[in-house]
Amino acid sequence: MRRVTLTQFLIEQQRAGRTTPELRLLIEVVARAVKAISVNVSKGALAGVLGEAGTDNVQGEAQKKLDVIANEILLQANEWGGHLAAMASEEVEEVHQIPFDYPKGGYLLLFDPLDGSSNIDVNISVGTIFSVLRNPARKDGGDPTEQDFLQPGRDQVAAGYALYGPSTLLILTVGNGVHGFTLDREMGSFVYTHPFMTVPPETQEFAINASNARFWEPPVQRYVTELQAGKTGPRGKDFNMRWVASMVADVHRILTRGGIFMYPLDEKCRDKGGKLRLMYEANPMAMIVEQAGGAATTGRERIMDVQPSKLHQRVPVVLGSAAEVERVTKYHLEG
Ligand code: AHM
Ligand code: MG
Repeated sequence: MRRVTLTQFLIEQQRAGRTTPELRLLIEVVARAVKAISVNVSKGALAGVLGEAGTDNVQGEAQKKLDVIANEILLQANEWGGHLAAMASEEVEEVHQIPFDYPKGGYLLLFDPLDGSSNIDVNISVGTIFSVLRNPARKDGGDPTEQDFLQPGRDQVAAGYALYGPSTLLILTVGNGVHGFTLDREMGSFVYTHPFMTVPPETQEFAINASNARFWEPPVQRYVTELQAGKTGPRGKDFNMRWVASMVADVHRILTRGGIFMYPLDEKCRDKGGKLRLMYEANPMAMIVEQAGGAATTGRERIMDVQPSKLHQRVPVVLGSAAEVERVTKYHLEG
């Protein structure tokens, strides 16, 4: 069987007019950074990378050593190639400008360098999430500002995630379906293993942090209660529950065998607008899930239609199998 690598896949996408050479370079550079992060994640205690970094990020959350390492790897890898106008990271307060001695390109890259960081020290899967936007041409030719990043998710030109699990995977969309690649560690290359991934429409599985149940809004209470009622309840079938606490792992399970993932608005996170970040988590995952035939809303509106008002904005997230997401959204809108 012919093995298709990520490089070959991207060249073919480019020939078909679905990516530009610059976007291809961008994705290849992100993939190279992902390999470096994967090496660090897998060495764990052997490389002394576990535990706290001793610093807080912009969100006021304690950073793990691997959060800091993954962020540095992505920033450094993407600075010099000439494909980016600027970057934004969940771990950095301000827009990260390209150093002046490097050429600049037409894209903006946003990322959550290491998602699910509470799982690092317990050796459970973590991931990297990224989103690509076009840099709106500025009349004054100046450096991109935060304002230039505040584009709704529907304007993303590419999105993806890496999952550092039993194998390292890179899942990618450039707006033509969702495609998955597995890292061949011996060869050092990503091999095309999951063409046109889809979210199965039917599901018997849901993902939510049930310890927050008493803080949920009534539509979420109603939906989850109905699922828990199983065969004898209004849904007429039993549902299973999974919660990895790494969004990447939970979303990947949904892309593999269906399901619904929710981090809804609740009384604990109401002041912040939600738990998950719009630009680094919700938008890229929404693009991937929609491209795979699923749906993604805040409970009230399509995630990719939310007009961002700040870089580190948070939103409620409901995503996965389309019929389930529609039901949750309907309950919110009725409510
Ligand atoms: P992080 O980016 O700081 O790691 O936070 C995001 C993570 C998601 O991966 C996951 O779905 C969620 O936070 C888990 O939150 P909780 O610990 O409240 O269940
Ligand atoms: Mg995260």
